[in-house]
Amino acid sequence: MQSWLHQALQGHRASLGRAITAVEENTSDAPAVLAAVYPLVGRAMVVGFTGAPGAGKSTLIAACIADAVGRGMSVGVIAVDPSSPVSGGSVLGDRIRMLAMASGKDVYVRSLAARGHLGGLSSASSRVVDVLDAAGKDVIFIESVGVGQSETEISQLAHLTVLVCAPGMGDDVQMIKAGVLEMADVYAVNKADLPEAQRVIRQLQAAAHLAPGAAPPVVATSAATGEGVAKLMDVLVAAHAAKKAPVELERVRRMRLTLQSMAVQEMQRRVTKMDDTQMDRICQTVLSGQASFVGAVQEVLERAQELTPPAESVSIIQSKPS
Ligand SMILES: Nc1nc2c(ncn2[C@@H]2O[C@H](COP(=O)(O)OP(=O)(O)OP(=O)(O)O)[C@@H](O)[C@H]2O)c(=O)[nH]1
Ligand SMILES: [Mg+2]
Repeated sequence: MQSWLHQALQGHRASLGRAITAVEENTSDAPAVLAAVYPLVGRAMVVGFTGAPGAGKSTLIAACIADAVGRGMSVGVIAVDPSSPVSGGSVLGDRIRMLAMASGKDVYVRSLAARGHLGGLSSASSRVVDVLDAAGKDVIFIESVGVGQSETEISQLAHLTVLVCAPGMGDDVQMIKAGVLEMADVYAVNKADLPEAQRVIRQLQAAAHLAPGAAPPVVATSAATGEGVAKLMDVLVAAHAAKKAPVELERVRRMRLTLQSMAVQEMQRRVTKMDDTQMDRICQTVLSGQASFVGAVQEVLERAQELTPPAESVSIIQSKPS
């Protein structure tokens, strides 16, 4: 193994950054990183934070970082930024980084752009989680931007999802997007230092009992005063211990997610590379009634299969030269 990669897996900051960039951007280092990472994953507790903008996700994560470090845990953080052409998209990560640094802790924080394309956000974030896990982080926090599909993606990626609510922002329980309440394992009512927090707590306690299965715990927190943060971490650590799979099974599950997303990306790349004439011919077979849609899809997959990645493309998948 190259020495920088060895160092990355020991948690050395600069090398870890290089390893993360490799899997995020699919550089020529990616195959070596992935090969080194998967035999080591499966130990970290992965926690996603979702909730309305301004609920205090970043501030609460920063408070949880301090608490986790106090417990002797090493911490990795992923802030998924909207890929805004205006901000350039590293706003959230910067905020957590500043807050984490203010607490004087050695914490690895990484911002990822939420690229809107298939396999973009979810596959890159899950590979980054895996690199942080392999590098020995005990806990990995992920902040979602709370738009579109990101809640679902976060809940697939994380062992536990915390829904962060706060009073006074028009995010009454009935305003929370359908499915988000059901998806969360823990409800955190943040800004508990504000008087209106009690009403949000009561609403969420009522909603928790409507959820199928066990009612998610409702924890009142104040990222500002630190109230309830240790309680939230206790709840997370206990819930993780209760649902944690053996490391070997977790390792296979995580590698499966990566293989699936890599295969989807590669297939998508090949399908978009297919020659228009060939595509048009397949379309004609459906239009003329010679083939069904299902049959045509099958043919597209078969033709795409025959395409190999061009030599100049940097592909995670090691391909035979055509
Ligand atoms: N009073 C009070 N204010 C808080 C608390 N936690 C966060 N805030 C404030 O709420 C505002 C939003 O906090 P953020 O942590 O940026 O919220 P966020 O959910 O990460 O916001 P986005 O990333 O934009 O979605 C900031 O001004 C915080 O200082 C708290 O516990 N009490
Ligand atoms: Mg934030």
